[in-house]
Amino acid sequence: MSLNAIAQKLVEPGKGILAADESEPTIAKRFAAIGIGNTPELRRDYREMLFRSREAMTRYISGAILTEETLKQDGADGTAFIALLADSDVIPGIKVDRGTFPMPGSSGEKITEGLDGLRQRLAEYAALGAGFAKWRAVITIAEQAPSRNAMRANAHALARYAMLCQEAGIVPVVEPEVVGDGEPGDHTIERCQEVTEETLETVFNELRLAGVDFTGMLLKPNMVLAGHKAARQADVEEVARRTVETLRATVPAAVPGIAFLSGGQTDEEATAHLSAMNRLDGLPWKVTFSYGRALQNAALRLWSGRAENIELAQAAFAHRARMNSLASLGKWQGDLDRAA
Ligand code: 5MM
Repeated sequence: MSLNAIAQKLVEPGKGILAADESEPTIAKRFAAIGIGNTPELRRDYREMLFRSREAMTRYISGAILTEETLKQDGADGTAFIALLADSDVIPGIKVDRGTFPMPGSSGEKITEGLDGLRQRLAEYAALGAGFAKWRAVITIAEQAPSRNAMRANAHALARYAMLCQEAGIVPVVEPEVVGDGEPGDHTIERCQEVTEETLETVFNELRLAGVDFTGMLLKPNMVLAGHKAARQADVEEVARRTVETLRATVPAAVPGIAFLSGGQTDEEATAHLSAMNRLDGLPWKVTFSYGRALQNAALRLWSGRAENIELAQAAFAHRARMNSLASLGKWQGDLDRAA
C-alpha cells in the first residue's frame, strides 16, 4: 500500500487509533493505580484483552500503536498480536522514539531521543508488518518555556524521524504535544493557543525542509486547552473553535488526517471536544482520535488484572471506542454516554 493509502485508511470515517504504546515506566504507573505489578505476562494479558475486543477493534479502531515488545509478542494461546490485529483489519503501528530527556541548556524542558540507528530499526519494523510509526515530542509551557531552542530541536527531530519513516515505507504519525496536564499547569487557553500555533508552524517548516510528503503522514496534536490548574476552563465550543482555528493556520490541507491525543482530559471531555470539532464546517482534513488514556481508563479499571473481568472490560472499551467513533463523525451526544 502507498503511504497515502495507509494514512487514509487510518483516518477512515468512523474510525481512529488506539494508542497502546505506554512505555515501561508509564504502564507501571497505570498498573500501580489498579494495584497490580508490571510483568511481561500482565502487559501481554492487558493488551490481549484490548485486542480481542472484537466489537471495538473491528468497528471503531483503524490502527493500534504498539511498543516494540507488543509488536513482537504473542497472546496467551501463542497467536501473534500482529495476526490478531490483522484479523480485525487493524494496522499495527510502532512507537519508535526512546522517550524524553532533559533538554541541554534548559531547565524543565524535554528533548525526545531515538534517532540513532532508527533507519535500521524501521527496516526491521516494516518487515514485521508495521504500517505506521509514532514519535512524541513534548513542548512545555511555563514562565520561561517553551524556549525557541527546545521547540526547534524537537521539530527538527520530528522531521528527521518522519523522513526516515517515509523512506522505509512507513507512515509517520508526528506528535508534537504541548503539554496541558504538566507543571505548573496554570496557563490560560490563549497561551496554549499561541504556543500550539508556534509549535505547529515550526514543525511544518522543518517537515517541509526535510522533504516529507504531507500526503503520507498524520499529525497527532494536543487540543487547545487551558492548563489543568487554570482559573478559567473554556467550554466545549471554545476549545473546538480555538483548536480548529490553530490547525487551519498551520496544517497544510495535503495532510490526510489529524488524530488527537487526549492529554489527561476526562474520557467524556475528550469525546465531546472531538465531536464539536467535527461539527464545524469545511475541515480540510479528517479529524479523529489517537487516544491512550481516554480510550483505556474505564477498561483498565474494570479489568484490574483479573481474567474474570475481561468481558466487562472489553464492553467498556467497546463503549468508549463507539463514543469516539461517533465523535469523529460529529455525531456524539452526551446522553448516549450518560445512558451507558
Ligand atoms: C499511550 O501513551 C503514549 C506513550 O507515552 P509514554 O512514552 O510517555 O509512555 C503517548 O505517547 C500517547 O500516545 C499520547 O500521549 C496520547 O495518549 P493520551 O493518553 O494523551 O491520549
